[in-house]
Amino acid sequence: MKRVLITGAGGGIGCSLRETLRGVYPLLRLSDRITLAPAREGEEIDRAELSDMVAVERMVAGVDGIIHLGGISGENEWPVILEGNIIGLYNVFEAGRRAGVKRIVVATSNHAVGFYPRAEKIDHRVVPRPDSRYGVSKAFGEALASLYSDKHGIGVLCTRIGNFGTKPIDKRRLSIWISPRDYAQLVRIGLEHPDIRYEIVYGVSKNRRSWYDNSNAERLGYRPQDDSEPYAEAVLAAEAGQPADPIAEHYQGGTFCAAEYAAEMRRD
Ligand code: 15L
Repeated sequence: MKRVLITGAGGGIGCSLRETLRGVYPLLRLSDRITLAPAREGEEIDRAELSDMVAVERMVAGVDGIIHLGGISGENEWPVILEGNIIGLYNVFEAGRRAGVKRIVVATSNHAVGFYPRAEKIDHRVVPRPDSRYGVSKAFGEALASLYSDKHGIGVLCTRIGNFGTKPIDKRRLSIWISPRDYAQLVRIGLEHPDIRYEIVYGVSKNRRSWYDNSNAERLGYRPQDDSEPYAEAVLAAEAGQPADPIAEHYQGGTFCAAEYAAEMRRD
């Protein structure tokens, strides 16, 4: 990997990876629709709307690998999701294929499988159970990635990210948190591991309260350094006494499941 592109480089994960991966690859091309801090040595800045194929073709030209973080990072109206996460993701893969890109690391999400109950431990083989239009777009991303791997030979690591941050912010996030250094480790596996064709892994630290069997990531060499447990006491104390929505509490996706919920019979 000589030239690596980060889409959505202005977001929280993008800004963090910009620092961690600085100097790891000879060139980092940083792209977003928003203005980014000026390029430093070993960096290039690109401004692109993911829904604009011409701009995306320019964005991917000459890169060996892509870390695709761009798009909409939460629930939204369908037209917004469609443009950012369906059309945008398709454009990145299709432009990447035409440009001969070898590897793509995709930021998918726990919300692609958010309707699994918290009582169930799930691995990378479960069928998607999206909890939102956003979650559906992430499941679409995993499916499109599978197609481009099988048909066009692009190596893809789908990272189903839990919640990225310097520390877990609530009870649900104690189970799905990932620290910046653990995510950087996973991204590097996605770009550098010689055997990756198509893999789904969970983007989570080694949380004692995890809802995931992340053995597929471990098989690829992932050795997370962080655990949410030291934060648990403070997080739980801060939440004590707050009313809990029964649907949000029951399912892994939390409030993403509870929003707009109208089913009369619960599917466990
Ligand atoms: C996600 O997929 C979102 O991108 C992020 O903003 C959080 O909402 C996270 O999931 C979460 O579930 O905490």
